[in-house]
Amino acid sequence: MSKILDMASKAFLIAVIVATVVAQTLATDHMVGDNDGWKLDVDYTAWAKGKFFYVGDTLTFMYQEGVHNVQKVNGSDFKQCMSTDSSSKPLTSGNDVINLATPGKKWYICGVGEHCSKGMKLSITVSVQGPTPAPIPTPWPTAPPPSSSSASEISPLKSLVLMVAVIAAYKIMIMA
Ligand SMILES: *[C@@H]1O[C@H](CO)[C@@H](O)[C@H](O)[C@H]1NC(C)=O
Ligand SMILES: [Cu+2]
Repeated sequence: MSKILDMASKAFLIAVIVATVVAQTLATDHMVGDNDGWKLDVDYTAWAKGKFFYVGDTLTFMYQEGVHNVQKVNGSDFKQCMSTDSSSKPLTSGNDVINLATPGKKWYICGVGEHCSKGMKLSITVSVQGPTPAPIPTPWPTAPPPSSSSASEISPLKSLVLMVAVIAAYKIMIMA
């Protein structure tokens, strides 16, 4: 009886550890604009296109401090290119990291001058599932998905860390 409980709680603990490690290992940091960073004359709609954003990922906005900022807004303010929410303060460090903690649509603009209407605006959709686009089971073979940019791929290091975690969890389990 207690042995069964023991095994159940051990299995649960292992599941929690693995899930945590997996989530941390697979979280992606998205450098907004890649090498261009956050500035004028970059098409952020094009940058976001084809990228997958997941809960636990981060967005990093890199720019020259004082020249731009990052303001999180809602959909209607995004369309108007202005923040009407006075309680929402812009980020101004020049190296602003935003944790994508919840799923849904997110909107960010630069609140300096006319920068937003000149294109410093980013709209993304954050999903809950893991970083690999959910493989939709199909009864027939499909073409491999087009390879996305390196930013959203799982690096060899990440897969190594993940593999070690799974092996460690397995060892703990067989030690029981
Ligand atoms: C967006 O935010 C502004 C300011 O907080 C608010 O007045 C407006 O109703 C919001 N719009 C939506 C669609 O939530
Ligand atoms: Cu700006």
